[in-house]
Amino acid sequence: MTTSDRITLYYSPQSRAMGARVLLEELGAPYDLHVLNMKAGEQRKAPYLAINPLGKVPAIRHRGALVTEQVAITIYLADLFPQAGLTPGLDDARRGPYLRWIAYYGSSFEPALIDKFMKREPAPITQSPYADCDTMLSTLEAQLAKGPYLFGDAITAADILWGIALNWTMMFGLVPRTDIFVRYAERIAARPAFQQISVADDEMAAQHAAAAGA
Ligand SMILES: N[C@@H](CCC(=O)N[C@@H](CS)C(=O)NCC(=O)O)C(=O)O
Repeated sequence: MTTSDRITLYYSPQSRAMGARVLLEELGAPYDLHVLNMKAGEQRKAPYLAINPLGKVPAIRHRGALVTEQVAITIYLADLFPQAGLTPGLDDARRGPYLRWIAYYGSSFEPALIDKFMKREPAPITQSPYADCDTMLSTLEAQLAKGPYLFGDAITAADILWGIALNWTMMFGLVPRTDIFVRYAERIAARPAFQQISVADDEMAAQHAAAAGA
């Protein structure tokens, strides 16, 4: 990987961008942060909207191309560093389930939890992208029950995405703190990359709050 191959991560602390940063650390990837102070609303100002019109993080730029969406970023980065062993190869029987569970995060889990957070009446079961929230969560829980990771003994990039998502969503009271969810989330949170980025995020978030309040 040459210098021009370095990855830029558009980032804000204590946000959905944390998963992308933890994954970059897990992969040993060379990256630079482009930090946005979301407390000061920088993600909604013209310079960043010109990069990602949705004003959302994470986004990454690599070899001149922009990738947004946690799901795409997770798959892209893990594939970029196959030697890190966090992605099942194309000929691996786990490849399909691996893609399934990463996509499930964006297509089923997020819409369900946003409805729950907003206290919105979900769409009828046949129209809802996630059937109903309880079924969506119990299906996830059954997969995690096989443990210790989504696909047994070997951790993949999908576990980084899910472990961090479950840590946040249990903290917000959106996902019940069942033994399976708690133990799984703790397993991911105990990893050095997660610990290191959590500490860095706390410091960065405090700096952002101070700057935004000034
Ligand atoms: N669909 C996006 C959603 C990302 C997202 O919601 N990011 C939040 C951070 S937690 C954000 O950037 N919010 C800032 C805003 O909308 O102003 C993904 O999965 O990557």
